[in-house]
Amino acid sequence: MPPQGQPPAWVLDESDAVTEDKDVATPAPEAEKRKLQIVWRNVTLFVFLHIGALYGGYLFFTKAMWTTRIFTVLLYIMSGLGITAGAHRLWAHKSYKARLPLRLLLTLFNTIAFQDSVLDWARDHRMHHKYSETDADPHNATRGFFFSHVGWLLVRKHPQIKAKGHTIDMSDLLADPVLRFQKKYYLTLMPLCCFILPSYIPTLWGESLWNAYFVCAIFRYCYVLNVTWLVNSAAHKWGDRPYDKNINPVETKPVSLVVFGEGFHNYHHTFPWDYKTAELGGYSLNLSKLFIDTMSKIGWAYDLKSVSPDIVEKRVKRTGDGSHHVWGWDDAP
Ligand code: ST9
Ligand code: ZN
Ligand code: ZN
Repeated sequence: MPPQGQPPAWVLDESDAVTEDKDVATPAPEAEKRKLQIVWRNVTLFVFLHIGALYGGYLFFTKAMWTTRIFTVLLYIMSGLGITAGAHRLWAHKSYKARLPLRLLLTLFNTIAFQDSVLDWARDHRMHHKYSETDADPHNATRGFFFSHVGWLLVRKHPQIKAKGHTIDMSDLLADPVLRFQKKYYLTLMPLCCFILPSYIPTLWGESLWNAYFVCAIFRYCYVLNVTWLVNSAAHKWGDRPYDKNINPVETKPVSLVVFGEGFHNYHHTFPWDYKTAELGGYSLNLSKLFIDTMSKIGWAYDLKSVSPDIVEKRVKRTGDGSHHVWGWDDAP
C-alpha cells in the first residue's frame, strides 16, 4: 500500500498535468478545434434509446406494477454500483482490493449497466485522469457540456487518444480472468444482463413484457447512462473547488445523490486513489462507500485506501478556492 497521500504509480506519473499537487494557477488547457467525424449509427441508436426511455418513464409513473417499480430501482442500484464501486473505484483506480465473490458480483452488476467492458471503461477513465481536459481525454470537458455528456460517444475519438493510449498500463486488469471473460463474451453477456433478463423477470409476477421492456430495460438503462454522464459534464462545470481551484472538476451534491457519491469530483480529481471519492458527506450521498464498507466488514473488500485529514487540510489551504467549510481560509495560519 502506498504511503497515505501518495498517488500510486499506476494512477499518476510525473507527466500527469492536472491532478499533480501544484500551487501555481494555470488556465485549463483548451481543446484544439477539429472536424468531427460523426458516427451516425450511434446517433440513431441513442435517439431511439432516449425516445423509448421517455415512454418507459411515462409507463414507470403511470402503468407499471409496484413490484416492477421496485425491481427497476434495484436494477438502478445494482448497475450503478457496478460502475461506481466496480469499474470506477475498484478497477480503474484500484482504490481497494476485492476477493473473487465480490469481483464476480461487481462484474455482473457492471454488465447490467452496459457501459462497455470494464477493460474498455477503465482504459478511457485512466486517460481521463492522466490527460484531464486535453485532447487525449476521451470526454474532454473543455469541448463543452454536450460533448462531455454524450457527444464524445457520437464521434470518432480524437487522434491524441489513440496516440497517447499506449502510455496507459492495463496489465493489472488484463491479469484478472474475470475481466478477460467479461470482455470476451461481452456481446452475449451484455444483452442478457442489460435487456433480456430485466424484461423477462417482471413477467414472473404478472407484469406485461411490453411494460417490463420499456421500464426495466430501456428507461432504467438510459437513466443510469445520463446520471453517469452528468459526472463528466455537470461535475466538470457547476460547483465549488475547495481542494484545487486550478482544475475544472467541482463538488456537486445534487449529482452525488444520483450517482452514489461520485459528484464530489474536485476531491476525486485531487485525490483519485481514495475509495470514498469524497472527503465529507455521509452514506446518504455516497451509497458506494456504504457498499464498500459493508463488503469490507464481511471480508470481501480489503486494503481500502484513503487520504489522511492533515494531507487534505494542507491541500485545501494551498490550492483550494476558499469554499471548504471545515478548513476554509479563516482557519489558515
Ligand atoms: C458509456 C460510457 O456510456 C460512459 C463512461 C462514463 C465515464 C464516467 C466517468 C466519471 C467518474 C465515475 C462516475 C460513475 C458514476 C456512475 C453512476 C451510476 C449510478 N486508450 O473506441 P474506438 C484505440 S458506454 C488507448 O472504437 P473510435 C484502441 O486501439 C455506452 N487506446 O474508437 C482501439 O481499439 P481496441 C454504451 C485507445 O473508432 C481503437 O483506438 N456504449 C483508447 O474512434 C478504436 O477505439 C456505446 O455507446 C484509449 N482510451 O470510436 C459505445 N480508446 O478497442 C460507444 C481507443 O480494439 N463507443 N483506443 O483496442 C463507440 O461507439 C466508439 O468508441 C466511438 C469512438 C464511436 C465513440
Ligand atoms: Zn472527471
Ligand atoms: Zn476517476
